[in-house]
Amino acid sequence: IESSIPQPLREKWRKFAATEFSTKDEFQKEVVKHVETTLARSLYNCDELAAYSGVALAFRDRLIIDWNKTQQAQTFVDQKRVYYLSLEFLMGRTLDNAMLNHRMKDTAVEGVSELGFRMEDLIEQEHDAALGNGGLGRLAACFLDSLASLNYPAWGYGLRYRYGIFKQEIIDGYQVEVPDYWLDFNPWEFPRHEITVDIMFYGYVRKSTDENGQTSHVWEGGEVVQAVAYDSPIPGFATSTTNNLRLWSSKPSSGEFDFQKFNSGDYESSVRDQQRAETISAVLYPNDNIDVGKELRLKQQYFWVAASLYDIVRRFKKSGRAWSEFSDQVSIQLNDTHPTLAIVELQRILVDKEHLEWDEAWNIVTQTFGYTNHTVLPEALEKWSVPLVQNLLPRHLQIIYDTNLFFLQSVERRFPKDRELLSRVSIIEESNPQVIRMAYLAIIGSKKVNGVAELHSDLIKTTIFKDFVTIFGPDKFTNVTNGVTPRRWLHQANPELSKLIADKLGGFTFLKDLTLLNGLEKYADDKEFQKDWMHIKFRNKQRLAKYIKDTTGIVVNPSALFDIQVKRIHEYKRQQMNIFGVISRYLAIKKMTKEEKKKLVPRVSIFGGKAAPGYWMAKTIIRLVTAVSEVVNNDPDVGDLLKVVFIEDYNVSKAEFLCPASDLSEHISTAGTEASGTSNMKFVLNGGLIIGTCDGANIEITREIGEDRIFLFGHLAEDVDDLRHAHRFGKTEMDPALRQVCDEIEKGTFGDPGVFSGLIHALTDGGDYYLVSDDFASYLATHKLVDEAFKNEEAWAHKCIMAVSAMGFFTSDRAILEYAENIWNLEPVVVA
Ligand code: GPK
Repeated sequence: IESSIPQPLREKWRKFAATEFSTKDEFQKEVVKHVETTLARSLYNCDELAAYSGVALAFRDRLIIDWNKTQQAQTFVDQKRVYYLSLEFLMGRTLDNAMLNHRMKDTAVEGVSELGFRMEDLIEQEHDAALGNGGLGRLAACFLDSLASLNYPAWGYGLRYRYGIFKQEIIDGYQVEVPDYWLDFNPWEFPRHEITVDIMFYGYVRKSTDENGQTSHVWEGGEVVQAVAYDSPIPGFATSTTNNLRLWSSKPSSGEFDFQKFNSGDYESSVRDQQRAETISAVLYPNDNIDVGKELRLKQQYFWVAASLYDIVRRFKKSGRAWSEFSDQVSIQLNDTHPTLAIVELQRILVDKEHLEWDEAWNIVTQTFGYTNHTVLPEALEKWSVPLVQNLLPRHLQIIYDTNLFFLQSVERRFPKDRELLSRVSIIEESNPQVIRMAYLAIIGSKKVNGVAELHSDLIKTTIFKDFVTIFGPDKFTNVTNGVTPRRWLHQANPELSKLIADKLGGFTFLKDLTLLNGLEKYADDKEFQKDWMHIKFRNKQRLAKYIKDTTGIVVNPSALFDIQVKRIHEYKRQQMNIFGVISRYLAIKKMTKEEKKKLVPRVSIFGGKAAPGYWMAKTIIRLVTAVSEVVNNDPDVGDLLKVVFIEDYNVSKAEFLCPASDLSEHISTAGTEASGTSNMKFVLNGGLIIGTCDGANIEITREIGEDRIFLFGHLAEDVDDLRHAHRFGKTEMDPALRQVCDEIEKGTFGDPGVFSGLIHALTDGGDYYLVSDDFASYLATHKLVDEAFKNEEAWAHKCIMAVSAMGFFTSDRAILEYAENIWNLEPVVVA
């Protein structure tokens, strides 16, 4: 309020308020102005990077104008806001998305061309914002797009890592990790040096009694680090709503710089203290679906959660409302358990700082939070060691203990004498050392808990969180099936297909109401339409073929069946089964007669994905793919019939050109292990078919598009326990085709077999935990069906068109609507 311009002087401000360019000329003027002034370059000195920067800055100005309007409108209406807390936001590039969301891309493409550049080249200059590992981080990014597109007042809160997910290089067939320093030039973020929060770690808890005899807890004596806000505008599609993504960066607190040390000549040690503070937000942990439990990671979590909550509470307090209204104004969604300390921190603020009674505070807390679970894999469920938390966050540990005590007391009252139940649901696991089960804390502190696809949401209720369903009743647990934004994953990634669809449906409204795609159904038999459709697919494959040739030297035939599996490398996702299948195909080709070869559908098997640096088995899978590709691609007996490609450094911008170029993509996790999957949705939306197990969202995709348009195979989730048991205690024979594959690897056909012994061992003495052998026969048989289906191009095109027409359900807009209505109770705010 103090910093606002007095009423009588505001006329001048309004007169000169910034305006958005709307014509090509105005756009070009902005670009040239930014190149000449903001960048201090000229027409004699403008390379593609400078041109990209000029265009980005021109669009950034537009975004900011809408962003300011949005923040003012949202503050004025004073409605509930939702805060999406995620340690990962896998945003990818921003420029193309900004141009398309503002419906200004065509203008900009023309404008840029008259200035001497091709827009495709400029777009390529941008560094991916890769602050995430995989599906979980990309989901957060799709959700931000939908929240803004649907005009919801929403903020994302995360960490501003100096290094995002590492860049992957393949050297001699092995993954090598290279740091991803991405902040050299990032026009999309705004440092808010004035928005800072001091965050404390370590220290001790002191009890103090005031003059009224009230005791309270004071946490003090710790080390203080400062959080600085960096904001990025998130534009919605075809709306003025532009929300904020606020990422926190760590630096030494101003009070913390030790002048004592500095003056006494211990300069180096004072610099070391500074660096320790900066380390907190330095690097994204590169682990997907695995909990590692490092102290620095816990520091990151608390740092981010405490800064975000301080910000949220500060905003709430400005409204002057009573605490009882907090959860009418604020919903906080926890993206996995990473931000679970927010529950504890809010309780601490309310009790220790605002002096509310415990129960009153706890009521507010449990009305505010929602928790999304993304995995049932036991190794991925976060557990923090009690001694670690005791040392780093002593007051939080007390609050966790009290929360647990009150919770267990209430359980004991309702289920007397069930000591087993009490120990099963305790937040504290009585191991050595004791650990805190973060998922349990998240459930107990939240209003709603959701899984991310129907099967997954059922599984969490019947397995890992079963006892909590008994305790809280089934209504606390719900499902919100994931979705993807059709703006990035169709319109931006596949402009030709988007245009073809728009021509048939009479415009681009389907991008905001994806169920309109069902209007394509009546063209599925139209030969002309099928031809146009398949021609676009062919051009997308040509573009990928060119990329493969340019980056790997491998020549692939764009008429071959492109079979793609791109996602994080993980045993449960079973890339090993895919490459074993490729080897099996290779062995079959080696035995074929000329006649048989003629009838075979040529294939290109494409792999991509990063392995966690410490995940040795995943790295071995990559090594096998590259080893097989060397042998197969150079075998004259094989020629065009089979090519194997590993795409280096799979990321969001690579996904954008891979998704439109697949005929077939693979989503083949062991049933019951992949919570949802989201690339399955992206590939189908781009007119590719999928081969997959009955897992995650594959099941709902099948229900929507029809069984004839998907290649399902393998055992069901309900069979998995028995099969694993049989491997461990019974006598099981390895599938004969898989046996042959293993023999071939062990013979040395793909180089030193010692390199791959871990993979073979996992199938044999290892008990085949992921059931590769059990599913292998049906996997191979289903690939044969794919080959047969692909031979009939018209029937194939028909399947693809019918599938796309039924994909409306999988927009992230639908997911966000479900969250807004069933979990957050959130209303949109229209920005004029
Ligand atoms: C789940 F637990 C995790 C994790 O640590 N990282 C991650 O990306 C994924 N996920 C699931 O594996 C996917 O099935 C799911 O679609 C995605 O989260 C989004 O919900």
